[in-house]
Amino acid sequence: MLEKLVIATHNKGKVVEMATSLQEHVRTILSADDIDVPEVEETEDSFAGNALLKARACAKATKLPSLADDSGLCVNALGGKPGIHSARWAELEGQEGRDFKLAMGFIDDKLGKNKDRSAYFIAVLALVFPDGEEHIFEGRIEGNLIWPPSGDKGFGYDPMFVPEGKRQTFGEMEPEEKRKISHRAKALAKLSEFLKTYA
Ligand code: ITT
Repeated sequence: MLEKLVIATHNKGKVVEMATSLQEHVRTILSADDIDVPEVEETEDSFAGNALLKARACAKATKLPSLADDSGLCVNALGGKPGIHSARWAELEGQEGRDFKLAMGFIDDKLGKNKDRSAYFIAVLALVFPDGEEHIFEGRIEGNLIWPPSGDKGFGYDPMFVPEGKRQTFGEMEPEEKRKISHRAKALAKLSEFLKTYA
């Protein structure tokens, strides 16, 4: 059991998914609503690199164990794009803030008539302690992209992603179901195993 953990993200969808599955392993979970979580420029070229940047900056600023998530949607026919630029794709075309309807349309346009609509979500979690101890946990889920998007229960690219073996998109699924099978769920399960052994 860990005494305190800061969830170092400004994405509320991530906070809910992460806090829900970690509550039995952490006594007090803090997020950007409770404590100043630094905004970090994501300058690395890998999910793990960017997750570490975010977690290290938070651990340094708060002096508390900090958990960051760097994640994205990788489309096979687009050579793995948008990948580490998944959030940024929603900021293109001069839009204010993030517009995932636009970003999803962008992906569908680029796929055109391509029959291969396979993609995967990946989440890399970085846990960084103020004394410098660092751990990485990764999860992936394969699936296919549909058009038009459907469902308003998730966030980001959820409405266009149907996980392999399922009929509904992540946007149509009940949050508990997504929390059982998603990329983030898989990474969180590995983190939970680690926290079980944490004295
Ligand atoms: P933080 O950096 O503050 O954590 P962010 O939203 O900028 O928040 P990322 O840099 O990791 O996070 O960008 C990943 C983007 O990929 C994110 O904005 C989502 O749109 C998308 N994404 C990641 N996980 C997702 C999920 O479970 N469902 C849908 N979209 C997801």
